[in-house]
Amino acid sequence: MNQETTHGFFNAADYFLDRNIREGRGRKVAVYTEYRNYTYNDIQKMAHKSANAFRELGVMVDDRVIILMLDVPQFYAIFWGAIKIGAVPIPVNTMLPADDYEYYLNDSRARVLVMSEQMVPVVSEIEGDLRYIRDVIVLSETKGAHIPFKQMYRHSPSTAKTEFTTKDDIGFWLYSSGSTGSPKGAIHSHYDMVVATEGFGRGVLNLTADDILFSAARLFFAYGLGNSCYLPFGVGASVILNSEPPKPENVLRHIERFRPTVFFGIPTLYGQILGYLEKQDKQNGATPDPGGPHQFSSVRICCSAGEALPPELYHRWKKRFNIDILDGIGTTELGHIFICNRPGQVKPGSSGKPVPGYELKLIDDEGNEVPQGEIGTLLVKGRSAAQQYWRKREKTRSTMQGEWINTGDKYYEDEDGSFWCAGRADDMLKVGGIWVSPVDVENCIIEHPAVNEVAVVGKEDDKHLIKPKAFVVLAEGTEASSELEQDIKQWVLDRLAKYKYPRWVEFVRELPKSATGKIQRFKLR
Ligand code: 3UK
Repeated sequence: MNQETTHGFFNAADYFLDRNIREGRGRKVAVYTEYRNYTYNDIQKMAHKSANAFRELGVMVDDRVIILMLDVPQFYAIFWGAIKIGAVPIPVNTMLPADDYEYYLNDSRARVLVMSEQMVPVVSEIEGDLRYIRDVIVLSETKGAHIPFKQMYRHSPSTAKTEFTTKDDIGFWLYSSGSTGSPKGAIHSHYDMVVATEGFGRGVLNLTADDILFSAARLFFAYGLGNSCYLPFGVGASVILNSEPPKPENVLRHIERFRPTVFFGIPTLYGQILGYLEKQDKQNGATPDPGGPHQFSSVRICCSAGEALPPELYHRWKKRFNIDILDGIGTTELGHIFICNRPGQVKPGSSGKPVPGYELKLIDDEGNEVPQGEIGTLLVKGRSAAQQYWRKREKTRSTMQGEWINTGDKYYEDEDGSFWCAGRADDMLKVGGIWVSPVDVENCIIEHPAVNEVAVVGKEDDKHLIKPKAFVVLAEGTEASSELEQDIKQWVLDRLAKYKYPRWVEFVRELPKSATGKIQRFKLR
């Protein structure tokens, strides 16, 4: 057994946060927001106060802390503060309905919930059903049943002892959803963040302490957590935080004000930004000049992930700004991006080449590697991979095969070693970079009184991006109408996370089924 891994001290909060101060960056700005800037000293002080406050509450090594927070600087205090004492932060999507939170909180058996004030109404709906949460901390000044963040702070000392942890200690979890079953908690180690920072951050993006990073993907996503948390902290750079939903207007406002050098987006947003600027041009009768001054002139690299970037978007962006968008694929299980295009060598439409630190394998249904050019299932090997899924033995065994992680993605490799995405092995859709399970949406629509049968598939919108479409067989005696179509959309909007609603509803007489009666979604696609 490797002595260093088992016994050597390694704590990610020490490495990613405290090391910056030891190396003399204490007075450097770590975080820019529209309200104020935070130096590394400021963030360290906040994190140490949270660490002490957690200890005060009786939070122990390996205890879970669920984070339901907007992208605000206090996120770092909670995330690094928990890790510092060996506790395990679990950032969760803040856009979900109450039932989902009941699942996350009970499944993880988190002891503490830390949330932004905006989350209080939705969480109150389920508070009675939370079996394991003992303390709820709310980021607000108003007093109530919860411990307000400010109060927890005031009494805590601003230096904290670091728990003795090792590289393989559990550092954080992120939940990942699949086509069937409940979301799975992917358990990551402290050191996984170092592997991603070295391989992707330094190896692909050449990040240095001079960079200013800005991510439109929020901190609770694996992509955003890397972009806005451990990548900038890992190289001693600065990060811009935007607590509002990433719409073109406020994203551009932040870019123009803080002048980032690296920008992280998802395909939908690149399309929205272009659309927004093109509309402005039309109103002003202006023609863009890529040689002239523009909003993205400080940016040396743009990244895209979450779903494939359509080549058309890449070209429109390149034409307007003369900046490459590097498309790269990452997963929650691998932590961050493991295949990516390289600056100056982009192959539009491809995911690029393996990131340093990762090995790839494309296999057929028998588990044999496919010849170059043929489509196979993508397996990835790399030291940032999650150890296992929490309490999901079968899913762990089928996804985490020894050193290899099965991504469930279909890929092929071309003659110069670039990898091309060819769809999924299951029916899962990526909508705006976030998983949508067709089964989830179908289960909601089927409850509608007018619906007899339903199947949901992905359909490309006018920007070549995938959105859910529902095929509906109506109940006996119900007439198809545009009002009913609207009503079904609203039905889903009222019950599930917004991005899941079907953008189209098509009424059909019957659905294609296999001999065993299983709906054949691939035929509808
Ligand atoms: C799909 C892509 C084509 C693919 C993520 C960057 O998206 C991330 O993680 P998730 O666990 O989803 C993983 C799945 O999403 N996918 C992601 N990126 C691409 N497909 N081209 C892409 N560029 O199906 C993959 O299996 O939500 C993205 C960094 C960290 C991440 N976790």
